[in-house]
Amino acid sequence: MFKLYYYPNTASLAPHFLLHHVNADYELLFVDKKSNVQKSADYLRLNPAGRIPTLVVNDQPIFESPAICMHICELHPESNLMPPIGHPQRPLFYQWLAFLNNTLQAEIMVRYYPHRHTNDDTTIPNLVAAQDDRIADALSIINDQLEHNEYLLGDSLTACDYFLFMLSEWSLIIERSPLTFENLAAYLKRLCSNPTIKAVCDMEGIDLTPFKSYS
Ligand SMILES: N[C@@H](CCC(=O)N[C@@H](CS)C(=O)NCC(=O)O)C(=O)O
Repeated sequence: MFKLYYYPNTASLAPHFLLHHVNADYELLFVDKKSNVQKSADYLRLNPAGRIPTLVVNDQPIFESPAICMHICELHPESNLMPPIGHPQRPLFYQWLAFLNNTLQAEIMVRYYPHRHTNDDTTIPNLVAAQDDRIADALSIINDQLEHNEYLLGDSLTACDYFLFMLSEWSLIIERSPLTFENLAAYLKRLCSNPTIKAVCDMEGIDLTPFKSYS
């Protein structure tokens, strides 16, 4: 039994996709981000970073969304959501998951929490504008990768695609959004037919209409 501490449409979304995809026995525990419950003493005992998500497996809490994703993949090798050790695509899986988390997600986080990155509020609009460019630069690299690939790693869906879908949803607010990149927009539209994406987005109240409207 997995317990996922989550809040809709946050970094818990990728692990939620994976738990659903592998048909895991899991429980969702709502962390009220609006009331800052992620900073409560009880939650900090599970996750000293005070961030969402946390996954508890066999009484062991794990934090950091990509680590949680890899752990779920390893516990469910039959799902083929991560290439096996020794497979030539295994390092590419690490590469793309790290790029998504350490580059794209890191830039998006500054965009969403700019006040944490300056001690002068008048600089916030500039910071946001700079971040929008940095996010678009990362999206452009992904768009190139998708030119001849159905999924991020090639022919097969992996956990990286679920992670990318999550970050794409968060990036819709920027002017050069994922939907302005041809290959990425077409890929996201295809992913909207994925039964896990449909079911989990429905559960979390995430509107898929913007992705579907790309033509
Ligand atoms: N690197 C972490 C980031 C997690 C994170 O920043 N989560 C956000 C929601 S998307 C959060 O908990 N924000 C509340 C806060 O920072 O207080 C991960 O990937 O799990």
